[in-house]
Amino acid sequence: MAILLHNAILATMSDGYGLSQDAIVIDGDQIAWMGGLTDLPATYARAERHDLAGRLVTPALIDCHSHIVFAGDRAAEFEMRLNGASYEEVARAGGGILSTVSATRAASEAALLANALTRADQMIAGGVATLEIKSGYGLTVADEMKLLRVAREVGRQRPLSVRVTHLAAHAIAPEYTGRAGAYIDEVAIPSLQAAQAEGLVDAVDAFCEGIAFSPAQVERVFLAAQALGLPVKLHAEQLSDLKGAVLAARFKALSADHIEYMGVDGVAALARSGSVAVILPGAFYTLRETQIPPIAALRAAGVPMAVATDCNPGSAPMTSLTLAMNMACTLFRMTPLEALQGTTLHAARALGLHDRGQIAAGQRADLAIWHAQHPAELSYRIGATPLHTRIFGGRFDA
Ligand code: DI6
Ligand code: FE
Repeated sequence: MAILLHNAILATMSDGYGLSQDAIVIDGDQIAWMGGLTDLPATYARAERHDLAGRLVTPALIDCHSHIVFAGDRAAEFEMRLNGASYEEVARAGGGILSTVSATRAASEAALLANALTRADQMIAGGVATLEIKSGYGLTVADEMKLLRVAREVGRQRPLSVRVTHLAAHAIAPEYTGRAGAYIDEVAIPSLQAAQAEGLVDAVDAFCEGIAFSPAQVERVFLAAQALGLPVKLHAEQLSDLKGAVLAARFKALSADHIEYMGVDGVAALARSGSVAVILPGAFYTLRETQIPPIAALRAAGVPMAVATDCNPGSAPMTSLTLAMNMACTLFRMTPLEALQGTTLHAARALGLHDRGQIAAGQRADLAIWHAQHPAELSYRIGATPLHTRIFGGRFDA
């Protein structure tokens, strides 16, 4: 039976917030109709009615950048950094990503899944219905496959659309210290090919940075992705400007992510390629970074900006996407409208999805009903979980 939602404030996200007081009819897993209650088509007269008591409804949130499959934690490194060590110094001393790699390799697939599900549940409770999950803490062919399988399984076990991203080019495995090129040839590319053969990959990412891979090495991963027909994205300009965004744009990347140190050339390249700029204020906050991403230039160039958690054990131990929205506003002076576009409309584009991110007839019925009346409240509160109810694919959460 169809479902009718009425007496709600809708932020449709078409043309700004697209605020309206219309009713919505959900039929199956799609939004079937939207309009004034008095114009309800006769076919939906008997739909199951839900009075939302004036609450705000938005598209369910989309977290387009996360690394939730890992074992262990990095609290000790947090302390080291508070005592003055930088993220790069910790990484070069064999800590950082590589310490999570050891813990992750040692963990069973079942344990990794249990951990990832806990994080996914927190995201669901925060209003997220689509989540991107990356590999990148295995760094052998077998371990990367293990992480990708776990990521896929999260989407089978929960009411959540999961997009899986291959990120074997996240760090140089300890067995390949000083031999990043060999790691690309022997692990990053073969693991991509093997994972793609098993349907475990939706997109391909890499970390382009002094402590990770050079643009030339990333380009080889991108060429392998292109040969497999897979879209790419990139961790670019997080700690320095290696021109990763320009490279990503050349490959028509879905997105360039982090981009604190991106220059005007990167902004122009993203504007030309139509790639999304993914803003990750949680990592900026955790690393006590001071270089702010070029928000004003991106805005002026019309580059769509998404906002994501980057949930990971090192630089962003956070699962709250509304907290990331708050940080995007407070730390980067994004507007609450931009923050919400960044977790709905533009986040969908960053994943190459066009069937979600707005409230409109024909879109997937993924909705978030909030304890709020105005969308700016979602960015304004700090660390709150303002979700009232979530609807995933036309079904209310139990
Ligand atoms: N940049 C990040 O912020 C995450 N990955 C990356 O390339 C951090 C990953 C970690 O520190 O575990
Ligand atoms: Fe990341």
